[in-house]
Amino acid sequence: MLRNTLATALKSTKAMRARAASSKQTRAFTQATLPDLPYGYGELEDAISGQIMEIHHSKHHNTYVTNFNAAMEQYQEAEAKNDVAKMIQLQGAIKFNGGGHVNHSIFWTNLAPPSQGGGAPPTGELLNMIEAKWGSLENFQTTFSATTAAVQGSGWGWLGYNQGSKSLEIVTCANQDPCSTTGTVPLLGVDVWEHAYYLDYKNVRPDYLKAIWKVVNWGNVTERFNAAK
Ligand code: MN3
Repeated sequence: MLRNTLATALKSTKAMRARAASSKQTRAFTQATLPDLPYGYGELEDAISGQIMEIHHSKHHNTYVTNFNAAMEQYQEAEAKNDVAKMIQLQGAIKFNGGGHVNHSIFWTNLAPPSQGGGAPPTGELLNMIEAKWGSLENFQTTFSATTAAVQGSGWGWLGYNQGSKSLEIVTCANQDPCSTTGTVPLLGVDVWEHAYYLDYKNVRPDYLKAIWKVVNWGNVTERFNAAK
């Protein structure tokens, strides 16, 4: 009787192990892909030239996607071999290239040509929260631009939503660190790497940050806010 029970238990343990092993084998990393822009390269020219948009999307963002996928492939190999040191070594490349992919994917949707609502101010709860915190939309924009202009070297400025305190925050990130590393959910990001503005604005980053509001897609920012709150 006892022997039978043990035999049954052993069998079911074996079956569980087999299932776990097969689910491990079938688990596969879905490669990141470069998303299409929801508008043409030349459609944001009120603020950003088509030349910048084309290089930024088809070269810069594409490189982050390629390098992120390569790093993840190596990570999977290291994980399969239980090579913890290698897994740790790869984390810098994953953070940089994965962050670059995540950030740009948000950035493109945060922008829109004026004919598709770019620059049209927010309304409703989001506007109310902005006004409650910064006094007015204009003052928020001035503060956001000044904070983001002050990023040292390459990085990003973000309007993030803090789900703990249920509040909006202006935060900045160095390099390609994603907004999530600040503990906030990204609503609106502005890339202030030189590749994002130099061809149009040379060294005058504040002019780029003044013009960008003409093409900010507040409809997309509001969708992100509604999903985060
Ligand atoms: Mn960029």
